[in-house]
Amino acid sequence: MAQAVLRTQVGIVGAGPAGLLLSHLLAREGVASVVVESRSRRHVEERIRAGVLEQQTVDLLDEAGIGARLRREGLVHHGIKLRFSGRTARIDFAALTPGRAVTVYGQHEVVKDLIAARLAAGGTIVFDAEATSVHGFDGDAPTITFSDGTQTRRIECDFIAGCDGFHGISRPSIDAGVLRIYERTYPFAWLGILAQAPPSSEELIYALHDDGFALLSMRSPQITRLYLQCAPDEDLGKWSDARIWDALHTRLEDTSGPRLNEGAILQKSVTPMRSFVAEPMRQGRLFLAGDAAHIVPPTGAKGMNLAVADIRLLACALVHWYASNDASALENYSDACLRRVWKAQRFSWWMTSLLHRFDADSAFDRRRQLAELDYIAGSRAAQTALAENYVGLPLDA
Ligand code: RFL
Ligand code: PHB
Repeated sequence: MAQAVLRTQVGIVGAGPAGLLLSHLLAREGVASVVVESRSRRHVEERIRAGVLEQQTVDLLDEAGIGARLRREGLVHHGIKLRFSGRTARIDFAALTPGRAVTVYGQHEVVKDLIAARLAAGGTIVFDAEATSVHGFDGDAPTITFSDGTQTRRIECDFIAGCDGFHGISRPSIDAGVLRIYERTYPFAWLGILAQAPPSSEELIYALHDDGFALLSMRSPQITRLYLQCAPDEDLGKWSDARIWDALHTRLEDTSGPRLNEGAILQKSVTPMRSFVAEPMRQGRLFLAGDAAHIVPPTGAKGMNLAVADIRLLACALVHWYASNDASALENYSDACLRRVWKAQRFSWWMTSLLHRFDADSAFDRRRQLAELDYIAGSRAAQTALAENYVGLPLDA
């Protein structure tokens, strides 16, 4: 087969939020990149995932010139609700943090905005192109080999950004012995649905119930996003629409609040829960960012925000290298990211532990969880700790 060679400054594997944002930020500073993505444009633009953007994620997208639709269509939330034992506690971000908020705007909408901006600026994103190997990153001439279905092609570049998510090829390409892995899996998963129904609450509701966790979120004033704790190997076939709605009513409603609005279920999926960190996030000229380096359970809504924070540092460090041939920021990249990653890991693990049913027989753990929720409901200090982590710790935290 013929082998065509593309030459660029930064070769990027993966067109998720991390890879696309990196390409966009680099282009604004005059640094060229090529993105290769194994899936189709349509697939990445329709993949339903994260929904909650921290304030500084929104600010970064705004500063980078891609915040117009997000500002128009995103739903700004000044608090969340915790539901337990028939009670509801509200965490008031506006009162507990210096005027911070989160914005509900689907990850796939961010991805659409980034793809549109890159293509309008003449950027190169090769869709339906699976990277099969990354090479040469211990020297100064790294390459990415990919297949576009008809031919094998090679990208020659100065740096490789591994933005190919948890199942990508970048992290496994790092030499054995370089990476240290820290991991925790959880004995449950989330069954998620997207429903054609107006959200029954203006704010997200995180619920702890004897049957397990549930979450009410949304994508727009017409579309509700809902999750239920389920078994890690849950068979979706056993969850009829009626069974899903029954479980959601039971776990999310209290006697005083409005009934959950039902509607056509547009999408159903099961998401496993995992905490994972690979250290360091770099070998030579290969840099890992986002889910390629770390995974958090979705309870704290941190995954995409962490990917954006990594990319902010990586883009600055690469731009600095091209401007001044100074590698100090690149040398510091992994340590700087990991300080914040571990704080988000702690918070995501804590929210997960607080709100899920771990062991059906452990009456002690259930009492402990309810006592902690009762403490949070009554303590401004506890609410502040939750609020400042949820809206997002400062980038240099
Ligand atoms: P992505 O989005 O997984 O993108 C990686 C891309 O790389 C491509 N790829 C390859 N391309 C070429 N060659 C190869 N060999 C390749 N291998 C893989 C893939 O096709 C893909 O397009 O990683 P990225 O960019 O690091 O972004 C991370 C986020 O997607 C992730 O952290 C969030 O979705 C996590 N997450 C949440 N994060 C939040 O900040 N707030 C939330 O509210 C939130 N909720 C969630 C979530 C994740 C969830 N799921 C489905 C895991 C809710 C759920 C249910
Ligand atoms: C979502 O809207 O998909 C969502 C919201 C909050 C989370 C996780 C996911 O903690």
